[in-house]
Amino acid sequence: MDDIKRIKELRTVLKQANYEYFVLNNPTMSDYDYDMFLHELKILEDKHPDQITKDSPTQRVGGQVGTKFNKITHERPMLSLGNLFSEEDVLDFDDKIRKSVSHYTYTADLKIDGLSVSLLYRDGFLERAATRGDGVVGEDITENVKTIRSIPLRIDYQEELEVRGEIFMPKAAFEALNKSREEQGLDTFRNPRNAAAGTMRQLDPKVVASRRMDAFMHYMIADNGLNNHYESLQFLKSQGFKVNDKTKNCQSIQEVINYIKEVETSRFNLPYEIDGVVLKVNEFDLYDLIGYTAKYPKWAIAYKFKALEVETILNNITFQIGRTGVVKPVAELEPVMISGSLVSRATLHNEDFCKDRDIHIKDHVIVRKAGEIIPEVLRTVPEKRNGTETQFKMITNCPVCDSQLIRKEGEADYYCLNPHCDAKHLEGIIHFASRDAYNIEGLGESILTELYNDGYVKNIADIFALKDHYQELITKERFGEKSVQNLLDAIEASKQNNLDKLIFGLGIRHVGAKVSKILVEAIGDLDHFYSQTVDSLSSINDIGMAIANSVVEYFDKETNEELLNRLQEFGLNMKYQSSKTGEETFFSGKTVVLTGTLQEFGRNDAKEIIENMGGNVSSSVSKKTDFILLGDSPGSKYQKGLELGITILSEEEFKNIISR
Ligand code: 1X8
Repeated sequence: MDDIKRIKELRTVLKQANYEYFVLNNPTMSDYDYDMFLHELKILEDKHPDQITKDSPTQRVGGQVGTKFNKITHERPMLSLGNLFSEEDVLDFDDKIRKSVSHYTYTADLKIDGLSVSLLYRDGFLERAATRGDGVVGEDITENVKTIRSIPLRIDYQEELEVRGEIFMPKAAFEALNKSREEQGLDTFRNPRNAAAGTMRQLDPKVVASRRMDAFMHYMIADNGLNNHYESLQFLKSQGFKVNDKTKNCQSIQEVINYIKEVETSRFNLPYEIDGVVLKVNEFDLYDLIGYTAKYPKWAIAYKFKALEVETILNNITFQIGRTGVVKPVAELEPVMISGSLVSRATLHNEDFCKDRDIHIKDHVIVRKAGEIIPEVLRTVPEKRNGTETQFKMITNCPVCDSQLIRKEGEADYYCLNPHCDAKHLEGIIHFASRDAYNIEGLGESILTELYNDGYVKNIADIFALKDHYQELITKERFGEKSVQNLLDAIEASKQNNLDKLIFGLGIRHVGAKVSKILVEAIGDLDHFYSQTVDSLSSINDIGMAIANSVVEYFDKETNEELLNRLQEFGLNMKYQSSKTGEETFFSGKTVVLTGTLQEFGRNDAKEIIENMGGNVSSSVSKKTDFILLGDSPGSKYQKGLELGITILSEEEFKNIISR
C-alpha cells in the first residue's frame, strides 16, 4: 500500500478507536495497538510532512511549549449560574418561570466539578479553546485541550460552532496522580477540581496529555435551526462530543426534584466528581422572555448539594514524619462518619494552614473529605470554645530524634534533617517492603515497626538477615513458626525482583516507580549506576535535572554503596531483565486478556509476569487478542473469547508456561 493511503487508513482507525474509548467508554483496541498505530502514523507523517493535517491524531501532543497563556475575549460572555440549596428553592424557581412563560419543560443534568471551557470550531476544525476566566476574558488553552482525547479535533458540521462544557479529572486519575507525586516528594492536589485546574495551566501540553483529563459538553451556540436544549445535546453527541448520558428531559418540576434526589444518593458511585445538578428550561424561544440578570441567565440554575461537612472534636494534634523527613501535623479526631466511612484522623497540612485557621486543640472543628477522598479539617467553630482549648503550636524539634526542625525557604513544610533519625529510617524501610516497591508479603507497617523497635531490622539490608534470627522470632508474641516461615519465604522469593523494584525501594528523592523503570531501562544493571553523571542522566528522555542530581548524589554516598554491597551479598538480583529486548518467550508480542479470579496470582502479579515476558495485557477482548487467561467465575470476556475462537489458558497451563 502506498504511504498516503496508509496515512489515511491509520487516521481513520485511530480516530474511531479514540472515539470508542474516550467518548463511548467502550474500548475496542488495546493501548498497545493504539500506540503502535500512532507510532507508525508519526513515522509516515515525518516522511511526508505535507500530509500532516490539523486533526491528525499525532497533533494531540504536538503543541508548542509557551511561556504564558494569551487572553481571549469571549464572543458572548460565559455566564455563571445562580444557586439553589433546597427543595423549596427549586419550587420557588419554578414559580418564577411559570409567571413569565407557560408550556415549558426542563433539562436536568449533572453539575460537573471541574473547570469550564469554551471550544470554537470553524470549517469543522477545533480552532481555539478558552477558559472561562472572569466570564468576559479567558485564557487560550488550545494546545492543552487538544490532548484531551474525548474532545474531537474535527467535526462534520462546517458552520461556526461554539461548544461549552466542563473539563475534569476522573477520580481514578486524581488518585494515581497524587500517589505518584507523593512518591516523588511533590505536593499533592487537594481535590480533583484543583488538580484539573492546575493541569490545564501547565505550560507543557505533554504533562497535560499524561494526566488523563476528560470533558463533558453541555451547551452550544450555533445557527443550526434547533429549537431546544435537549435536541442540541443530541446534536453535540452526533458530532462526536462527549455528552453526559445521565442528562434527563423532565416534563415537570416534580420530575426534576426526583432526579436531584436520585443523583444526590448515587453520586459517590460516579467515576468523577459532581457538586450538584443543573436545570435549564428546554425551549430556546422562551429564553429572551424569561430573561437575564447581570450575572446569570434566569432560565438556568444550579442546585448545589450540601457539602459533606461534619462537626467533631479535635482531641489532639500529633506529628507524622515521612521518609523524606517532612513533618506534618495530623488531627486526631473524635471519630465521625463521613460519606460512608469512619474518620478519626485528618491532615492539618502545615503550620500556615493551622495558623490561618486559628486551630486549637479541643476545638470543635468542621471536617470534610476533600474531593470525597482525603479527610481534611476545614475550620474551627470558635463560638463553642469553653476556655480549655490550647492554641496550635508547631513543634521545633523532631518528636522522635529531637533534632531541630528546619523550615526550608519558600516551603510551607518543616523537615527533620537528621540522617540518623529513627522515624525516617523506619518510614524508609516500610516504603522498601511496600507493595509497589519490593513487595514483600507479610512485611507491613506494624510488623516492621516491631522488628525495628526490637532492633532486628535497622535498615533494609537487615530484612535479608532475619533468617539468622529464626529461633528468637518464633518465640515472639503474634509470630509463631508458620508465620515466621512464610515471612522468610516471602523475603527469599523477593530477591528475584527486577532491578527497578530495588531502585524504587531505595527511596531516592524524586525517584518514583515510573522513574525507576525509565532509569533501569536506560542504564541497565546496578553497576552502571555508579558511573552516571548529571549530564548522562538528564539526557535520558523524561529525566530532568532534579532527578539527575538526586540519583548522582545517592550513588556518590559511601554509606549507600555499603548498603547496596550488603544487599548484593545477600543475593538480591542486581540486573535488569528488560521486557523489551529480552529473549523470545511464549508471550513475546502477544496480547493477553485476564478474566475471573486466579488462585495463586493477584491480577497485578499475573500482568507483571506477562509484561516481563514481553507480552501485553489488555482489558478487552477483540480479534487481536491472542490468549485469554481464565480464572474462577469469569465474566463476559470469556464468552466473547469463545465466540472469537481465542486460545484459552487455564491457570495450570499458565504456571507451566512461566516456569519453563
Ligand atoms: C456549569 C456547569 C454546567 C453543567 C455541568 N457542569 C457545570 N459545571 C451543565 O449544564 N450540565 S452549566 C454551567 C454554567 O453555565 N456555568
